[in-house]
Amino acid sequence: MNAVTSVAPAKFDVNEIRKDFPILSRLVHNKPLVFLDSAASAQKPRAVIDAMSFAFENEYANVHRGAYYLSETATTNYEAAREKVRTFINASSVNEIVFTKGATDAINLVAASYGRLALKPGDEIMLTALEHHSNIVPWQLIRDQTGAEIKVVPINADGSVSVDAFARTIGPKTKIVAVAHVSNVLGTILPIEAIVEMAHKVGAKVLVDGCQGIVHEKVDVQALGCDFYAFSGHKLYGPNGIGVLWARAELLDAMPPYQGGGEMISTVTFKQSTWAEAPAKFEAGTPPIVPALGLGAAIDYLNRIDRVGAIAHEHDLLHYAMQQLPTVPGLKLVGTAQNKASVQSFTMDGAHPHDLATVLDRSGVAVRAGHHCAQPLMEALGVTATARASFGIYNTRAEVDALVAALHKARAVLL
Ligand code: C6P
Repeated sequence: MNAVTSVAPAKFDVNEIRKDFPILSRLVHNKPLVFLDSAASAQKPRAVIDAMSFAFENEYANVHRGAYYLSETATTNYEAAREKVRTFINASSVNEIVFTKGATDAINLVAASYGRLALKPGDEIMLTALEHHSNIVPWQLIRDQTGAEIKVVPINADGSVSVDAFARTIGPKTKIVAVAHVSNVLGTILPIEAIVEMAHKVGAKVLVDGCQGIVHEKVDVQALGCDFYAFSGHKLYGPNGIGVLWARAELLDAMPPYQGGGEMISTVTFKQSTWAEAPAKFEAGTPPIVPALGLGAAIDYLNRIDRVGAIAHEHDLLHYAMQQLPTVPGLKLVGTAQNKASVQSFTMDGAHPHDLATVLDRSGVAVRAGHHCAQPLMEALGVTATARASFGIYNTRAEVDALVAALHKARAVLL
């Protein structure tokens, strides 16, 4: 009998990791690409690209619909991807994993379905000042339909959100607390467990927008204790067009469908329709089949590497960047909370972030500039825009140096 051996992943080595991402070896404007915009969308490893090509070339058909080989294979693969997501976030059942188009779609689903079920006039939805528009606007839509109100927890000057500020805002009228796990602008990691504890004490449910959190933290939804966790595949080194809503089974069971269409029903007559069980109840129409397989491949990839080492590497890059960036005259870091993931916003006196990003691009350095879909946060910070460098598992200290060198050049051009 063969002994069962579990292979521990090789120790994290960024140079090995970089070889897995084909795009990183290309030139941009004749310069080596320095990709520092993974918070917007991460690059894809060869394993994801190959898994998706293989599916299109060999195993493509619609899912849950055909009694023939290819459809059964595609269905098995699609459901296997769901199981990969379940283990990745430690959900207790695959029935708690709803595939969506992305995090935005997942949050809209919860706001429209759970929000309509749970909210009445005078009830409160609690958000924080650093939320992405995707975790603001869906709640405004449901607020306007139900007569509920939105309360906003302020942030501190360093971009942190204190538990005390939550305690001051939460109350018996709070029914839903919707918060980012990690801010896409400031990198702040929010104290989710403490927030959940406070929310549950007053009977409120907690939705965590895990778009950035899933990338930079090891997520265990049962340990976090929240009720909903939403994320997109494309920031997690998977494709776009696929996202995940995790929700407690009893909530999904109680929630009405979000959209109607094929596959979400049990029976349909012109008089009345009945619904399938979750997660099918929330997956109306042909789902993003190959993107789901791509997400599964991204999770396989992350499971194969030393993830703890990868997260430590990202922290190292963040701290190095936080030391090096202020050496550029006039540069101000935006977001300096103690507990941070590898996302760093900054401004430069006298230079608009858009101009900065355009000039950096000429050096092959890709950063994002603008309001980052967080206009209320920009207002709270007293700025109209920032530039933002966000680091993924494939970035290096040498790339931080390249960013700093390009910023010095940009100063010379712009000021
Ligand atoms: N933030 C950024 O550059 P979608 O578009 O559905 O995949 O993700 C929306 C979203 C929701 N919440 C947070 C915290 C996010 O960061 C994002 C996407 C990108 O910061 C694009 S605006």
